[in-house]
Amino acid sequence: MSETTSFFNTPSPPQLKGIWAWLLTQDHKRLAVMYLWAVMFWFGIAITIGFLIRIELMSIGPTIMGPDLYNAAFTLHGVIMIFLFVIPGIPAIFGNFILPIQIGADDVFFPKLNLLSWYLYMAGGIMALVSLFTGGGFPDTGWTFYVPFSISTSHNVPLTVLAAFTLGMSSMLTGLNFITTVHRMRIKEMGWMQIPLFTWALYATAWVQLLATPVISITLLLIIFERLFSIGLFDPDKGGDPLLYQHLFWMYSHPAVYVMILPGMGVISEIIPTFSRKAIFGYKAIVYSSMGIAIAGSLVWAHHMYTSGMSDTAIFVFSLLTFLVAIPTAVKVFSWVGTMYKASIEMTPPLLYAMVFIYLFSVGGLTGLVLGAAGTDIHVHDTHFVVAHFHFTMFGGTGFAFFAALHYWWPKMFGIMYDFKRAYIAATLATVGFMFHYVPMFILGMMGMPRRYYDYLPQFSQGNLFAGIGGILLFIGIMLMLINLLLSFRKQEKAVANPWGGVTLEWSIPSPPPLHNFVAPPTVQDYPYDFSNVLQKAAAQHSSVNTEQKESE
Ligand SMILES: [Cu+2]
Repeated sequence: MSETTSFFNTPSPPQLKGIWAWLLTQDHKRLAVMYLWAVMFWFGIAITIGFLIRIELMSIGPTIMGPDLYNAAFTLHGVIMIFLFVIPGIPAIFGNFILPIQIGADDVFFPKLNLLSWYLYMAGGIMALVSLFTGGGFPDTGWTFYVPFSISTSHNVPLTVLAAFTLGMSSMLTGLNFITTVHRMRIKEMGWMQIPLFTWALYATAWVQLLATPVISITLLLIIFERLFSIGLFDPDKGGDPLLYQHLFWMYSHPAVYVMILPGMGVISEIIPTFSRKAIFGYKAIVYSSMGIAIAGSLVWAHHMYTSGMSDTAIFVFSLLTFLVAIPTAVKVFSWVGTMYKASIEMTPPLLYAMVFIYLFSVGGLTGLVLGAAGTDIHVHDTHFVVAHFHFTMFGGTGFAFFAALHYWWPKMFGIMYDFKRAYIAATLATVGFMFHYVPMFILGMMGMPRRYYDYLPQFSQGNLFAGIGGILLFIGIMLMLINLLLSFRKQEKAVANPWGGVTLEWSIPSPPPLHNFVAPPTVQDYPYDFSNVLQKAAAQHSSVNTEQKESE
């Protein structure tokens, strides 16, 4: 039975033709590619808005937009980045493509539900887009939709909130699919302690997606009810409390930061051993730390509310819990660095992005401790210090892990290689730009520059100028990275099945994989990152080259 291939080199069942081979596909690989283009579209929009915000803030007073547009712009940047890029990015694209293959399966457990998740993702995106041009225009509340302003503002909060609600549904169904797939589709030879770490990270993430997302879904619906029926849930005059909203919002949104970062950490746990040609250090510790983060991460939400008037006891408890979460996170960073210690490292673009991730995310994590401590947090709460912190964790972390995943699995997904030299230049530009962009913001925040303000005092000018220059470099670096990857479609330099010498199952099948993934039954290694075979093969190859050379001399 012949399989049809298409422009993006992903096979589809012969009975589906043309556009229907995409819109009705139930193949996890095709869905991954459909998510890739949709997510990159939103990323392109959100990073451009971020760039324009930075240009506006580069000098004092109005530059390219007025205060109303500025409020809508940072809200739009936040909503799109979080709900349409950072949360779905790695799980929906690389999780969909790679997870089933890593456990030896030919698809996820619920292929139809997987297709539905994609349509919910698209519907959520379109709703967000439509809310830009209808009902008073895009919300100006910030991505947190804090009450009472999100109830009183004339901007189009209901449609945007509904968009976030729909995207939450898509995220929950993807989580449900991944949990069931890992339990039911894994080949029987693969025990729990033989599952690759990317799949483990997605499994831990899926539990948070499934258990925490309903909280935000209900909370967002409450905003719509309040706007329609003004019940008074958040109105003190009617016995309500606006702080209730903040507790509900962060009960999801802090665990959500682990939905955002855990998949990225899983990517790094794949890349570091591959290019260190060495078994990952502390496999079990990394597995338990993923689950530990998923559990402990749901107990710290009120560290976003130290200045809300909560009791000292509550502040003490949430601060202590916040420090506890730092431990499993540090275990991962320690294990990645431990893996590279005395390893035979081969530099490649995916490894460069992975190393930049480790550095940027560590800065993000350490400044998280500054915010977790009530004494310092009360000083820098709602300033640009906070903006710098979460961009180091979410952009430096998840964003750069996304870039690492893109460069690591691109040959597998499309069967083509990209230009390394341009990839290195883009990664370097993006990293230098990133540092110039966000480091000044830590200082501006310590100096007291509040976030979300349209304008600022003269003493903040220099810092914002530097941040602006960094923003331009960062933007150019990322655009060059995307262009370089797209150019690989034109060059069509074929990729082999295992261009990196990886040992997880996706590297044992052709690039791109055939429709049902495996041409022969997959074999499972006792230990998921055992490079002894690869090294033996490399050593054998090396010695045969040597003998050939000696003979030719
Ligand atoms: Cu938090």
